[in-house]
Amino acid sequence: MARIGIVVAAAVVAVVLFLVLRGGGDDDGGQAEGTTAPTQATTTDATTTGTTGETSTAPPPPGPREIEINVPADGPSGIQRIDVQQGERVVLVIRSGIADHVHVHGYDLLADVAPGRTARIRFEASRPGRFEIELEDRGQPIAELRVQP
Ligand SMILES: [Cu+2]
Repeated sequence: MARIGIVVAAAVVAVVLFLVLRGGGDDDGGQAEGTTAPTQATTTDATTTGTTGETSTAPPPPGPREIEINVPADGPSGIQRIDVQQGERVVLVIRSGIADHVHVHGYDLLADVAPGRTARIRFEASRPGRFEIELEDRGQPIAELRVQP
């Protein structure tokens, strides 16, 4: 009985030691960026952080910015202001309770809209200025696109 107790105790100690050392190892890995000594022990970690560093050095190009325009079935309640930077890639995500065509002036882009469906207009805001976005058939403005140079 006593022996089993010792064996169990030894096993518990081993597990605790393992966890502690493992935890300590992770900490060393974190500190390895500052101190050069444990680089060999944490080759894998160093490689991983190196890759991450490269990724952050050259950030991936940001995806197009999604801008939502919602037109209620009883008509637009106002003119939505949309501010973007010149060169920014934009996706207008348009939901309309009215069947019509959405027209982005200046860029001369058109999309059909209808209740229950989502229209998307993708473009790069290459031209600076202020451009009206309207429900083409109604001739009713729903938004103003402002492209800052
Ligand atoms: Cu128009």
